[in-house]
Amino acid sequence: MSTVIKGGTVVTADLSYEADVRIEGGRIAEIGQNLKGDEVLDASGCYVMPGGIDPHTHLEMPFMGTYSADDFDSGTRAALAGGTTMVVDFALPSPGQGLLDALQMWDNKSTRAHCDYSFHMAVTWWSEQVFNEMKEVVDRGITTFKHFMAYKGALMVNDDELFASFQRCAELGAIPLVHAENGDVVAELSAKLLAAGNNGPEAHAYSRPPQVEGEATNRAIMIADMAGVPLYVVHVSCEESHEAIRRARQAGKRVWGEPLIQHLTLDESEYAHPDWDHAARRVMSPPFRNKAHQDSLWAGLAAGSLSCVATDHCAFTTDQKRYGVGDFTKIPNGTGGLEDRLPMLWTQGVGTGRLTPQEFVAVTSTNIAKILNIYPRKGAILVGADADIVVLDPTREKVISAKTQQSAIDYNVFEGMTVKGLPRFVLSRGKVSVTEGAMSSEEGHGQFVARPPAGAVNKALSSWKELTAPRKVERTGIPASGV
Ligand code: DUC
Ligand code: ZN
Ligand code: ZN
Ligand code: ZN
Repeated sequence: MSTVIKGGTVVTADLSYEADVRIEGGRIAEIGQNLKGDEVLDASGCYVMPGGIDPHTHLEMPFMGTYSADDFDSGTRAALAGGTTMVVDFALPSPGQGLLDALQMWDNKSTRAHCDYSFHMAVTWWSEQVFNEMKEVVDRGITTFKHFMAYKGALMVNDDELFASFQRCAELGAIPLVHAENGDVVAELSAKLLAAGNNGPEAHAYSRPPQVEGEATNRAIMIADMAGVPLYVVHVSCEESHEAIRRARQAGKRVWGEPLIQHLTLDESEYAHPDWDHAARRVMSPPFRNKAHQDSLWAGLAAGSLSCVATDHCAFTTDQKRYGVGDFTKIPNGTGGLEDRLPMLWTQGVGTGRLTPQEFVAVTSTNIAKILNIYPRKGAILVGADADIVVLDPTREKVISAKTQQSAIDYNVFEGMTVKGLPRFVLSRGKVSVTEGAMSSEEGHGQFVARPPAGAVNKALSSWKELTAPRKVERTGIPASGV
């Protein structure tokens, strides 16, 4: 059985050309003219692109006293509906829990996935057990380790733990990720705001100004440098953090930055909304910023100083958000976005001329496939690649509404926004999973994608080790010690 995607324009991160694509056994078998197949998908007027890869989701994650509301069923359905064909979720051990134990939990939940997936492993505490288990985790194809520099008293790790874990990543050829916010300062500012009676959702943003992100990003970059390891900074939301990443890259360091579609398209005025629910639904960390920060993020995507657009999809229902009535620090942090990432980025990026279609493919799929060392199996339209494909019709449009979304929550932070540029077809390893908004995906179809360590990519460029390698000086005169 073969499928041919016919009459479209193939768009990859570096090329754009007219061709048919033939698929067999879940992979791309042939790219060329006048191809024939048992099943034909009409792609005329459409772009045929690598399916999106969302490198940052939290599905069914225990967090802030509850569980994020989308699981691997609704979450990966949402992904596919919007043209995303792979997600990378975070296996999150609670402090004290072993990494392999947490991995087992994520293995169990992910059997419901409709599209392919992988995991990052979070390091939320440090011990000999964690040190040892990191090797086993890498052997199982999970070669990225996430560190929270915020959430003091819960998930946060301190600098000594960060340095130890980064050095272990270097030994294993793995890449550390950071949630870069200064958790000590956030805790102080939160306490002050609450003491002054500022307990509404708007105070969440005041408790996490751009400086807490800029400081932590700079610190993480320097600690990575001393460990001789590359660094991936998740949810870069502001110029302060982007500037640190730009500077590191200019100095020849392998440091990557990931903005979220939410920070690119929604701003801090959302927190000033008179309706408590409206504001609380948009509470996430880092918070939305002003337009100047948004411009910085868009510029970074165009210039290449920022590498991939993600969602940090961590959806909570309105009822869950209301845990924080009277105390903003108890509002579960997180927003959805899995279904809307590609259409929003196409509309506000390509549709406005800020990004070319090729750049769109690079930042939604190809760049992260390369960083995660799964290219060209993923992130490519090439013979032999997995047939994870989105056929995007630039003329199809809709108004985003919670009423028609796949996500299990009762609202959408992009509610009412018009998107133009929607999938006509979405294929997951050759399986047609979406046709003009109608779902035909299958629970359990998704497979775990093991990722080998990136090897050369992980040989840090830092010269710090050679420059500062301790050399003991042999002395001829040593004075008697002082009194
Ligand atoms: N930020 C969120 O908003 N939610 C989940 C975790 C995080 O860092
Ligand atoms: Zn985070
Ligand atoms: Zn987050
Ligand atoms: Zn996250």
